[in-house]
Amino acid sequence: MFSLVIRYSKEVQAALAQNAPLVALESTIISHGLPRPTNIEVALAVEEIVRTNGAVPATIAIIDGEIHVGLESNSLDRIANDSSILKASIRDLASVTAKKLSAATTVAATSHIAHAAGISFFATGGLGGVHRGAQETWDESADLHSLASLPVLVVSAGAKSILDVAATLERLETFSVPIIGYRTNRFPGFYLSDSGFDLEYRAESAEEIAAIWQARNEVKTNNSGMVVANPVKNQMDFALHEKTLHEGLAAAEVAGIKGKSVTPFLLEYFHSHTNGESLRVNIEIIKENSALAAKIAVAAAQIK
Ligand code: PSU
Ligand code: MN
Repeated sequence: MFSLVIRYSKEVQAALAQNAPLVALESTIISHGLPRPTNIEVALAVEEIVRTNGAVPATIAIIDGEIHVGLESNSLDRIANDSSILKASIRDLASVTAKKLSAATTVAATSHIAHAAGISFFATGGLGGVHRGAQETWDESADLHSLASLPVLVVSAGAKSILDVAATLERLETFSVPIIGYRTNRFPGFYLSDSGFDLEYRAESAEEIAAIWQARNEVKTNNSGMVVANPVKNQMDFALHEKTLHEGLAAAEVAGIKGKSVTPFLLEYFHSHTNGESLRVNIEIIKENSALAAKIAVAAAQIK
């Protein structure tokens, strides 16, 4: 537990008190991953999908220095519409809280806070990972390290296709993070259903995934997280994806985009250059992942 007070929404507080299934949701996707006003609509829709599937949504963010687990509607509105909202990874948490700033949390920071709050299941869009050109830039998302060091199951549509997927998979192997394909033998590629890489393990149901999650306790690999890779059903047009990726990476290079701005820049580039296609896919991804994460949380609660 943190010594810093966590502010829980009413429904999260009640769920924690009753040991009800919970699903953590990140806020960087809302503040920095989706355009307005779609972002708030998606954030609300995703919370509702978690409820429909029998779990309680806990969207995580920092507002005026306070850590929130579950956002009441005024807080969600700030995260979606206030352009001063920062992007916080784990290393930013101390500065953001000490300075009473407001920030959306990445997969890494959301996992860190979810774990402190006792929440094990988390849905995002696409994982962060090793960036293309990382041999030169050393740009590797802290998401990978958080998966290695926090016992949180993250449902994602694979790693973002803007990344070096092969290198990302190698790092996940080095960090001993299990990856389970949901009804697939292939690692999904975020906007694309198949990144071109094989997966060793697949599961057909939320129950099967919950059983694997549980088995970590028996073999003592329960100090790290797990990736559930859920491929998007209606992927982006392949040629449009290739073209936009190529142009977006070049635009980032020309604009000198570095560090934590790279991912938001490229996602925004896709959203503004694909005629709504990347947005449609991104929304489908986060909705499907949230539904699956809720089903896994429910199945895990039944095992216990
Ligand atoms: N998935 C999406 N959109 C996003 C992200 C994930 O569909 O915006 C965010 C997550 O918060 C993830 C972050 O942790 O992108 C990765 O950023 P970076 O590459 O700087 O670590
Ligand atoms: Mn980075």
